[in-house]
Amino acid sequence: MTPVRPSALQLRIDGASLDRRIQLMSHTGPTRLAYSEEDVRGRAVAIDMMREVGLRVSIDAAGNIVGRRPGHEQLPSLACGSHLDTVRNGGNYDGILGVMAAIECVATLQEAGHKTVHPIEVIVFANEEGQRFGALCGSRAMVGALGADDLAHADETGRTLAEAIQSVGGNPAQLPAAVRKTGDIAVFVELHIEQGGTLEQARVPIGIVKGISGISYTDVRIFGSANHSGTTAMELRKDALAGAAELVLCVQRAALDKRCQVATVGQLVVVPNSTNIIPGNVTLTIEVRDLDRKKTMATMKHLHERAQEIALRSGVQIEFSARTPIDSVPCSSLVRKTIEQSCVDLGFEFQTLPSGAGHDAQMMAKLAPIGMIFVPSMGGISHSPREFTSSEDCARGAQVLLESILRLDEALPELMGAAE
Ligand code: HGY
Ligand code: MN
Ligand code: MN
Repeated sequence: MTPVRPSALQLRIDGASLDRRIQLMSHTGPTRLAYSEEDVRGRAVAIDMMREVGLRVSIDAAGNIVGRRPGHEQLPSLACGSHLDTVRNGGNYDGILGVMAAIECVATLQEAGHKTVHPIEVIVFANEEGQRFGALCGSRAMVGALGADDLAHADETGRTLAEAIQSVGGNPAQLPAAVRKTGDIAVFVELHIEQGGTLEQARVPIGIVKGISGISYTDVRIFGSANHSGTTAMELRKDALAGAAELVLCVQRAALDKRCQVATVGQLVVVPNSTNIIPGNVTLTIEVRDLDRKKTMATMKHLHERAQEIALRSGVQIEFSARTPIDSVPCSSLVRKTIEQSCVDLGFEFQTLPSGAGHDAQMMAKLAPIGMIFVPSMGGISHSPREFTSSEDCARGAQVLLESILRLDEALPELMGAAE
């Protein structure tokens, strides 16, 4: 039985309601590190909202929150959602908008009494930001890319990822149960703030993402020798921080020379970190991003060679250890076309653009066709309390998400037949 699809104009997203949801979530604080008490509080607020709109809520073995709404038929689901965990001192929209808008879409369907053909899933992925334990933990688990060695990984407090997952209601001993089979999910669509300035500068309200950048990380340890800063002659020093400083500038230079999209050292620890002691050891992490995996690999190789030259020159030892990279992924042309058609029907201007930021969608691409909808970030600012997107832009993004879900619900079988 194929229900008559209501037109987008009949199913209007309630912008004020969406705004209230975002504000409510923001009260749990600007920092909700994954698996922290603040994160647990934020998750509880979202679970209440999901239940209020009739979603049947469960927490999978990896700690992902999954809200399900049955469809007329037992078919693969239309999945949407994002994450609620933040970076340290983060903003009120990164991830949060995608979750709140997905809940608001279900509320709109509920109020209209419209039941889709496909079941709908709203997913809140655990630990997208990876401020501890590495990024995209929940979505990696869902696609079978989180293993026992990840679970044993401990954070600076000594708590393992397995214990952290348990603390949010997951069951790490049953991690394989969190793995979704191909065919479980028909399509995954994520609404997210752009976290850059492209849409705002172009004065375009909707971005349709063409691909999500890959991210390569290398942990670097630099061994010098701590010594008295007053009595050690300059030519006798093995200054680990001076070596690190040279390497940080090489990282920046690599991106400025267009070897890759962007390259950053955002985390650096100096030991013993005292004014009157020549730094003995430094640990830092290099992060390189690009849509082209070959470029990120070549950049890391280039930086490794520079590091060896620095080591030789300054008498320190430098060790690189690469982490598992996150692959760049193209968004499905099927889903992009659907989002585009939704924008046309809704009369919203749009443009296509790449995502420099990583997202759970790039893991979900291993399971199903994905699409991402962006809305403008004021001043292109994100990962900061100054992160802001207007209520109108949030509502427009949610409206495009809803229209795309309805359109996919109606046309998916044919679309899948015609898919790439
Ligand atoms: O780092 C990122 O790109 C994302 O915000 N986790
Ligand atoms: Mn983020
Ligand atoms: Mn995010």
